[in-house]
Amino acid sequence: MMDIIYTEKHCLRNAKTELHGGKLVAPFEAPFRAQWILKAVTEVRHGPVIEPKAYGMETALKVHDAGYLAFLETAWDRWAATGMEGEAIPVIYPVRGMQQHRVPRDIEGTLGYYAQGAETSLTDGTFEAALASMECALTGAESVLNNGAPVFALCRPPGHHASFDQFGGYCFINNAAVAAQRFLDKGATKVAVLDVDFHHGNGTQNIFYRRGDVFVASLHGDPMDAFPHFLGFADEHGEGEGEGANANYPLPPGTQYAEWARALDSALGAIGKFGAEALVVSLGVDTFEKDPISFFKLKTDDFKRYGEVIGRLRLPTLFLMEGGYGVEEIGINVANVLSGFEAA
Ligand code: SP5
Ligand code: ZN
Repeated sequence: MMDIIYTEKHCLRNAKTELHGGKLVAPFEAPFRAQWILKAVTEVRHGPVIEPKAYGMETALKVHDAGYLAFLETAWDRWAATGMEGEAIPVIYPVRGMQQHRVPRDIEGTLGYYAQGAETSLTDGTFEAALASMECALTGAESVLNNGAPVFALCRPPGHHASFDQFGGYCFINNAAVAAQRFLDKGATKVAVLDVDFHHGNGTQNIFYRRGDVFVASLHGDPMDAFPHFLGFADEHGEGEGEGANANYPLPPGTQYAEWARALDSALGAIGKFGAEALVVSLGVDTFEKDPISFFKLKTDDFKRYGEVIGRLRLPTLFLMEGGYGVEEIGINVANVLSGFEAA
């Protein structure tokens, strides 16, 4: 049994467009994902499904810029007020060598200032869904703190690409960062985030890069070949107080479980050495062989195997949903990670 934190409010994030391959397509990150995952984890796990509690922005404000959070809250209304007909897709960005640090007044400028890319459209309801997703993470963190038992927060939209002040990669509020911060605020002195999503957790890395209280480890497609492309290399170890508290494991196209599991062993070794008192797992199952936008080759049984490996750390653990797309097996793959963890 593992508590599952879930709310239907994720459906408020139901974008119609994603800029993909030069076309506006139906987004990969869509409500059916959470529904398929919920179905599988309730069937396999028989765990109680718990509604998240309401939280304010207090914890989020410790890991995100206040101006950024205010932007998320108001962006859709500002965009809609201009009379533009489509969803809000940024088209101009502060890029290398050609930027200052002013937040433009105009909504198109503001949007680009706070964006990483153009694949993630902002829509009516996105902020409310992101907030509910964060509340799932916080409710999960509180339960782990109170009971010590592991929890699965079925967060949607995902969070690990959201940086201190930029949305992108289908992410708006960094749920893992907010949860890790909550553990610290409630008495932990060292927390680890293990990111097993196919994509590098660039937002989580960005948020904690100069901090020594959160160790961030990420296994992912080599950014030379995979989104988000500009961060996630093996030589990024953290800076200042955070020096040594960041570890990246970029892996090549075609990576299968044996090779992936070796990287996991290294990551878990580093987390152990760091002395983490609690673990937040950014759980993306887009490492699956049939994932439509990724290039690892993990099979359904592999998810059970690695769940068990993570369980052997014996840390108070919060699982948070990140990516995993397109195929119904995302449900069983998530359920397998949780079953494996509990079998450890
Ligand atoms: C949370 C999460 O998993 N976010 C991922 C966002 C990735 N979005 C852009 C992917 C661009 C992929 N191009 C893939 C070409 C495949 N042939
Ligand atoms: Zn991903």
